[in-house]
Amino acid sequence: MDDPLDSLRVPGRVADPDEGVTLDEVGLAARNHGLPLELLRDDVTPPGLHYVLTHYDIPAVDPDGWRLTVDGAVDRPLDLDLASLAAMPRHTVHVTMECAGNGRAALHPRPLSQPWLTGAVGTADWTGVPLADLLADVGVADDAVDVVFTGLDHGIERGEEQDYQRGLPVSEALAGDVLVAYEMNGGPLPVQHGYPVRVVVPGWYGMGNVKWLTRISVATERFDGFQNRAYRLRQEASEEGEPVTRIEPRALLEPPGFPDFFTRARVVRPGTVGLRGRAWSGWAPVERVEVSTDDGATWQDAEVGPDRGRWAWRSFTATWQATPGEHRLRARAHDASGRVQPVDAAWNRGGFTNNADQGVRVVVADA
Ligand SMILES: Nc1nc2c(c(=O)[nH]1)N[C@H]1C(S)=C(S)[C@@H](COP(=O)(O)O)O[C@H]1N2
Ligand SMILES: [Mo]
Repeated sequence: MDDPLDSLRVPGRVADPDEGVTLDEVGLAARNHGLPLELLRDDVTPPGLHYVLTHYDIPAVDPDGWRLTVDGAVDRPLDLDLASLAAMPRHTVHVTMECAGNGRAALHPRPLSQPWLTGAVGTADWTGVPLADLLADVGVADDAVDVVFTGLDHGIERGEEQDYQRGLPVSEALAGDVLVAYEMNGGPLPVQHGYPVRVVVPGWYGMGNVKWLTRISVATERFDGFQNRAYRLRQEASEEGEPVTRIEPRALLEPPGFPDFFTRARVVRPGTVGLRGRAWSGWAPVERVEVSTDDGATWQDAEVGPDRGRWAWRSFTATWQATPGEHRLRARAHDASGRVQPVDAAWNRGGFTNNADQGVRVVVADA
């Protein structure tokens, strides 16, 4: 008999040249919401407005029965409950998190998956136990290569049934700011963000920040699970590809004026308009942000605001003399590694790391 799961064993697909957004994409977009861009006004994103990306179902977790196993290539495996985790020294990190698929929906042709525009980002204060402390307690073997995180959520993806799992190189796992987090913005993790415990890997795209964490396993071989194979930059499905790791620089403008309900185009009054936004990069500190009010024909340097920590977005401001008519505003970030946002993003099959600036349509008109 044929395996009934064969109907789900279909490879990832790229949209036909004129193919509109599919109902499957709409379904994913309704489950996984982005940051309402006006919330770029806040340093810390309020609970419920941080973007969400969940591949499968949000699991129901009983906090009393929850355990975290730390095992694999370690000297002293651990089995922790919430109280013993909370009793360890705690640390808070201010982190801008972004989905690797942010910007995917603007690619041509469009890879079919969660169709993000630009809002797959948010900034939170995450509190928990430094992963380096936990790993020091268990004693990591000298020949360890990867640290593998397992979530309590379970699903099937391109025919492969799995618990959500990601491997992180040991050198990155030992970096000071990786957290086993149990608080977001001073309260327990909201259920959609991984209650009761998740991983936070500052500076990396979202996929490694495993939610509903139940196990940390140290491996002496490179972890080759689905999520590590899926998040790679490929032109062809058969290619090996480069792994997706750190966040590319991006600047986003807080949309000025007021919105048109359907198109989100902005309406602004003529005269002096203050522009504001946020910029971040997981590779190196943001050094410079440029703003264009003529769709990229000319650029002016924005004023970059205070540094609120290595892993968090920075504010920027600029001034615009708005004249009646239609305008397209743009912003682009430069970081200290020399990376700058491209005009056109390099295409890849997964639709990852598209940090091309998508612009803001503004109509300047009197009341
Ligand atoms: N267990 C688990 N962890 C997960 C995911 C998931 O589906 N399951 N999604 C990942 C992806 S792709 C992203 S972008 C971030 C999103 O985190 P957030 O929903 O808290 O913003 O979680 C990551 N961690
Ligand atoms: Mo993601």
